[in-house]
Amino acid sequence: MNRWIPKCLLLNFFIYFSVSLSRIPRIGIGGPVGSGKTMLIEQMVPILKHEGYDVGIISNDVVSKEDAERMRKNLATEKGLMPEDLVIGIATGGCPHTAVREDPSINISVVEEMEIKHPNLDLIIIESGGDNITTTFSPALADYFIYIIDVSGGDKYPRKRGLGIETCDLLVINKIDIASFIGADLGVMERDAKIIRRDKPFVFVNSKTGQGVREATDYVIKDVLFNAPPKSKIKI
Ligand SMILES: Nc1nc2c(ncn2[C@@H]2O[C@H](COP(=O)(O)OP(=O)(O)O)[C@@H](O)[C@H]2O)c(=O)[nH]1
Ligand SMILES: [Mg+2]
Repeated sequence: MNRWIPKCLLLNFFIYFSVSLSRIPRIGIGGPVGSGKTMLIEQMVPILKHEGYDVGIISNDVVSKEDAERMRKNLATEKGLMPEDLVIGIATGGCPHTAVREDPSINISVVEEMEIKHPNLDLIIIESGGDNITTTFSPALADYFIYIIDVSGGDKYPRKRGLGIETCDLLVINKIDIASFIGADLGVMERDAKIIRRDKPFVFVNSKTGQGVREATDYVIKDVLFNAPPKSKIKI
């Protein structure tokens, strides 16, 4: 019995240190301007936090840092879900593609700084600058890629394809609440998304109310965090 306790402690130490020293998983969220990237993050973070996961956010925008400031105020200052320094805005200046795909060095250095300052984070979410249907993330920057479109572009959107829609790990079709106003048929979008995405997942979401966000977050918990316990719950 006496020998068993130290072994158990040793094992816990090993799990704790190997988990905290490992690279923090990162997801990239990309999609056109106004599709709802920021609002999706604002809905996902409280769910992740409720499950015990600590999250950092990096938000890329071409010129302003408005979305980062909005998330800092909403998620950190008002809801207290994270320290304020865990929401960082990057003004990319030029083409937003460059900062998350061609040359993600600025994003990678911000991620690394975050990892050093907050090694116990469970997840880092990186919002891309608004861009078109060819947005993707460099695999050097993101381990998992969520592409988000909204129904206001019409129900032709999924079948128009584009790298983002086709290659992302999870496709989010947002603003389903306004589909009827603009005559977008969600059945058509579902049919086409199934054809284009084959067995890769997609979810219908209303980021304003949170409808469908739990399902989207569950994909992240399963496919990115592998249902692992939050680092804060691993006892040493
Ligand atoms: N009706 C409706 N509006 C939404 C939804 N998601 C986002 N919005 C609105 O769309 C606008 C753009 O959202 P935002 O998250 O800033 O988009 P981003 O540019 O992709 O980050 C905001 O005015 C949101 O309030 C939704 O599901 N339904
Ligand atoms: Mg945004």
